[in-house]
Amino acid sequence: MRFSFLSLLRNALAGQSLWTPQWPQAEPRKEYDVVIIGAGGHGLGAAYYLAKEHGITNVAVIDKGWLGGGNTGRNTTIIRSNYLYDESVGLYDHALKLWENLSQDLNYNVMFSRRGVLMLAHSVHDVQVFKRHVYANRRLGVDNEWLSPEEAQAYCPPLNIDPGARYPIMGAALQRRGGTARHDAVAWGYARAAAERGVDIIQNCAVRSISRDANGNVAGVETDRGFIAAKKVAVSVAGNTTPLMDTAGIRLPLESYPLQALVSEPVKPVMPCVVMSNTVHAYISQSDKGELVIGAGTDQYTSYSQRGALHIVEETVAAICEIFPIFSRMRMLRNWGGIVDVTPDRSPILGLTPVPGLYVNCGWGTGGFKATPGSAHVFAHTIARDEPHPLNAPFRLDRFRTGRLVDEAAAAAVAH
Ligand code: FAD
Ligand code: PYC
Repeated sequence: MRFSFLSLLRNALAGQSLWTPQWPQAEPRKEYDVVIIGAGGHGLGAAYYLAKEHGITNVAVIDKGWLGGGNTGRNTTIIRSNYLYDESVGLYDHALKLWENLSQDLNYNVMFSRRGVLMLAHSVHDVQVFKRHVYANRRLGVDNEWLSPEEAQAYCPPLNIDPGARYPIMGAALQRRGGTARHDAVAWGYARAAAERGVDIIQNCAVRSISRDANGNVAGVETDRGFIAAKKVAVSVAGNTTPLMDTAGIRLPLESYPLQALVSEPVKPVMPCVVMSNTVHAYISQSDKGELVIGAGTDQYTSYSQRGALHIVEETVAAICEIFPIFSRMRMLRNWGGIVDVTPDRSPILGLTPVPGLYVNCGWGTGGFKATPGSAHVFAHTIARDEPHPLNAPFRLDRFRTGRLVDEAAAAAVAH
């Protein structure tokens, strides 16, 4: 990693954070075994596992911007595996187990913090839904437990459990193994570890289209820096998937929405865990820098804009102040948005496509950060072996034709 005054100035002029580190910027080679489009956690992680576990190192990860500048660097970093269906629990708990050792594996501190994720119930319906999740998770040996309002407050002292509150708390589901990580460290850690194994990371290079040969197989990608040949192409571009896959002749059941978050001024440690409330469209934790990290639900219209409507964050902050009156005088520092792509069953699409040599990883909606290591790990397996790993087989594209959906609308835990 190199810092210089000029590189800082260049980043500032490009609208990037002054402190974005300068990673080795590779020039594209003539041909790759695998080109991965998208240098978010999922794409960089897949490159890392391709090199580490499958010995495939003639790989490029190409990004139109800077690595980690998409949703990986914009999210509120909540990590948990308390989904409803066995298929999802399998995939997300695989990820959670990898999170637990990721800093050691990458030799880069991703600051995974197992501080517990508390999901609040405000109605009889919420209580029934969350208890169903608790039973479903425990049946599979995955931790999740039901807390009374008093127990929830003992776990998270700033919580207001006054029964007369506008959003009364009737209990909460707690996953103690859940928590947070430092989002951009995840991108940087995977990038450095992949680059050390020979992977090229090519930033500021937008892919315009995916090319196919006369037999219909993948041939490479057209970029704004010319054509790059590849035997296999893997698409991992979060909210930008539809226009890119269209160029390969593949229509996907996706809609893209803005999702917003904001942080407060930094304060001393006050929030010991993560708290989520789907009913009021808000979630909150405290970063190691001391900022309260707060997220909202998606905007209600489709868009490719990395910002959203102001009234959405206003409503989120109002709800946070009801649940945590202690925060009502905090000042907010900044807000931003990302583009998330959402499938009809709120589960990802992860696997092969009808085009030989083309693979897709998308549809994580509001919740793909927690999946990063697990998704990247099984995606690498799929690319290397040309067949899904047992954990991502249920998330194949053709489930929208066969009807074998994995309906996680409630477990997504964020209003969408
Ligand atoms: P990204 O990190 O978005 O990477 C995709 C990359 O593709 C980008 O860098 C982009 O520049 C690049 N790209 C796009 N098009 C092209 C192109 N044509 N050519 C080249 N490059 C291209 N998930 C959770 O689990 N927990 C949370 O708490 C959480 N909170 C969130 C809060 C917000 C505000 C947002 C926006 C999302 C949140 N998510 C959360 C979702 C999570 O951030 C994403 O699902 C996850 O980070 C996606 O990672 P990725 O690597 O697939 O995509
Ligand atoms: O999926 O847990 C989640 C989440 C939290 C905030 C956004 N997504």
